[in-house]
Parts: sequence; C-alpha cells; structure tokens
Amino acid sequence: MLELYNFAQSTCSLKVRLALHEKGIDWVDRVLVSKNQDHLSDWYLKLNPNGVVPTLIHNGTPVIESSVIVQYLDEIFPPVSLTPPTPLARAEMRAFLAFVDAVPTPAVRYPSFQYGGLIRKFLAMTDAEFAESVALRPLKGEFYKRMGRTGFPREDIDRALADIVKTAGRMDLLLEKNGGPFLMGEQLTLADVAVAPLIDRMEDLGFAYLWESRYPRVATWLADLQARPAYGQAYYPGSRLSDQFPDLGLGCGTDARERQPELAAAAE
Ligand SMILES: N[C@@H](CCC(=O)N[C@@H](CS)C(=O)NCC(=O)O)C(=O)O
Repeated sequence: MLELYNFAQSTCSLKVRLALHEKGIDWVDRVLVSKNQDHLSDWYLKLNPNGVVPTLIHNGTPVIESSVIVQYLDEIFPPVSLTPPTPLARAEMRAFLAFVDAVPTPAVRYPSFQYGGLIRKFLAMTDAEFAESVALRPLKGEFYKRMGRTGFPREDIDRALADIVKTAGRMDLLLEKNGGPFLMGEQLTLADVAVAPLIDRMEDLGFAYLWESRYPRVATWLADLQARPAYGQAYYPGSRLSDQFPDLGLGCGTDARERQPELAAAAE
C-alpha cells in the first residue's frame, strides 16, 4: 500500500506523481494544503521532520526526499524501469539528479513566490502571524525571512534566473550527447521526471524565453513530455500556479517580461 502526502502544485510532489503514473503504480493521493500549513502540523512532522512535501508512505513506513522517493519506487517496482541499464549511464543520471536538487530546485522557488502568487498568503498575515509561520518551519525559515513582506531582493531573482539558464544548458548538453528524445537518450528516466516539473513551472510563469531561442532542444523535450498520458494524469487541474491564481495572467505562452518590466530590462 502506497500513500503520497503532497501538494497539488508542488514541483517536488509532481516529480513523484510523474514517476508513479509513468510506472503505472496504484497509490493513494493524500493531498495537503500549503496555505493551511498542514505540512507543519505535529502529526505530519512525525512523518517528515523537514516539514516539507512530498512524503511517501509504504506499508506504514515514511520515505522522504523526492529524489530518494523516485529511486526507491524504481527499485521496488521494476517492470517499467526509469533507470538506465548500464552503471555508467546510471552514474550520469544520478549526477544529474544531484544537480537538480542543488541548483534548479531552490532556484525555481524565487520566481514562484515573487511572481507566481505564492507570496500572497504571507502578505495577508500580520507581522506576528508571519513571524510565527517562519518559526514553525524546520528548514525553510531563512528563505521566508529573506522574502519578508516585500519580496526577494533583485539579486536573488537574477541569480535564480541565471541558475535556470544553467540548468537548460546542462539539459541541452545531455540531449545532444545522448541523442534524445529524453535526457539519457531513448529511455525516459528519473532525470526527465526530476527536472520536468521545474521547467514546466518556469514555462507556466512565463519564463520560457530563458531557453527557447538559446536551447530549442529543451523546448522540444518539454513539449514531448507534456504530451505523454502520465504527464496529464500527474498534472490534474489545479497543479499549475496559473490554475491556482487565474487573475495573475500566467500560463504557457505568456511572457513574464510583459508583466514585470524589470525583467525585460535585465534580459537586454
Ligand atoms: N528536498 C526536498 C524539498 C521539498 C520541498 O521543498 N517541498 C516544498 C514544496 S515543492 C515544500 O514542502 N514547501 C513547504 C514550505 O515551504 O513550507 C524534496 O525534494 O523532497
């Protein structure tokens, strides 16, 4: 019996939902709501002391960390494998998973909060409520303090966008070297599953311009993945910030520079 505690819109949760659907595994969806701070309640912190989603529960035992969870799932349900067959290719895939955890995963949070509506619930709090909410977070207090009540400083956004360009560059190299259509070549692997929700989020926020002309292979790769049935299952309505905050004018095909003039100036 597999249960997944997750948020509809969370990129780390989507990574695991994509793996589950691609592998055709039966699982129970335990949806938490971030704005209600379900993930910071005592019962959940016993499952995941980091106070973040996702958490997989396998026959009553929690498994945490999305990159660990997807590798665990691939080990215990081998029929549809998302891991390359040779040791060297597996090493290349795992190195990419480590890069995804270190570089684009944190980077995507900055534009998501600043431009994607996630800052809103914090703006609606009093100073005391905000301080309390920050103090509750086992790992993420500093991130929220830095955001504060006015948003991230410009240098944080610039660094985050540069990290996304770097990520697209790494993906382009893999697509070229391994011949596509997936990052590791002909086989869809955990490398694709890990990074897809991050690139999808950036597209949804209107940042596809960061890779479209520089790395067109990445745009083709994303469109191919989005066309897969498992992708549509993982991305049920409400999974994108454009669904959750329709008044912001987000969505695939939009351009963040039109909404945020400071981005247009930086891109020149
Ligand atoms: N390294 C963790 C990161 C998990 C993470 O940051 N999850 C976010 C959603 S994508 C979260 O739960 N945020 C809650 C918060 O910011 O309070 C993983 O990969 O599972």
